[in-house]
Amino acid sequence: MPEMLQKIIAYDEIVIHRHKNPDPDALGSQLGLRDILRYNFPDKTISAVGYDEPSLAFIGQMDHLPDETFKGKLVIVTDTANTARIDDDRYQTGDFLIKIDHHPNDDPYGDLRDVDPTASSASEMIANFAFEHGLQLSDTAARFLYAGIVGDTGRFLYPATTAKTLYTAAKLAAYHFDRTGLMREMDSFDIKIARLQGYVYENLEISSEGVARVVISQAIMKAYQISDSETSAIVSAPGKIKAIQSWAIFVEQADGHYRVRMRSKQAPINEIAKLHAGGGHPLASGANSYSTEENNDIFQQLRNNLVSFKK
Ligand SMILES: [Mn+2]
Repeated sequence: MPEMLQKIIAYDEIVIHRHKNPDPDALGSQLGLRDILRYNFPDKTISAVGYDEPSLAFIGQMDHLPDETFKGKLVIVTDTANTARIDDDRYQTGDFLIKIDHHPNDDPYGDLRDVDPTASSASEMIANFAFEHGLQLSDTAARFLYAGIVGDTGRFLYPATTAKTLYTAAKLAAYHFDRTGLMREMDSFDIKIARLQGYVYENLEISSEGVARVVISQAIMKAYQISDSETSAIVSAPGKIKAIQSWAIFVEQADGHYRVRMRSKQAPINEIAKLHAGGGHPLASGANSYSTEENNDIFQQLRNNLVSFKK
């Protein structure tokens, strides 16, 4: 029996965390694991903690634990590359810490880790953990995990989508939940997001190599009534354009620095993100820039990167 399952069996109380600013994979892996454990170990107390992101309320809700510490509890963190990104600092107060993630293992935190950067999503990993160890899934758990896989693969578009991903998704699809309704929810956005997308398409600067950039200033966010976290809804939009290979969206923060969301179709860009206080997946990274000069540097580095990749 794997050590992770031994630990799960050994503890009566388990708390599951995921990263701040959750996306469907963060919630799907966290709530999917919560449901699987509740279903298979009905005598245990299993909780999921963190901020309830209103725009993803259709996926599911957190539990709210008044406990000041998680002493005596097993803590599991899903889909979170580094400790600074873990939502709810009480993860530090548990008895034993497990990391389950699919990002590169640059911050190998925890007492026990299951890290697989070849998995499309943490949700795919949780689903296969259950399938491989004979744990039963409820229909709700299947729905959470399916949502997570769809979210992180861009509905099976990105190259992290493997045959195993599709096979896992197919097994989840055999459970009973409203798959079309869920997909429709995930594919819908507010009219203000549509208008911001219009702004992005109107204002994209595209280099001759196929690198695109756009700055979303505080003034634009105010004019479109968009919060910082809501800008995530337009990150994939430039990828629809044929001529664009890599792109960066610079979101100005209240303190004047820029949060940089970087994406690429083929050429890895995470090393560039690491040069600018960031990191992430090869084709989907985040960084921070502290001046317009640094914004220009990042744009130039993306251009050089694409030139050397094509050689
Ligand atoms: Mn993920």
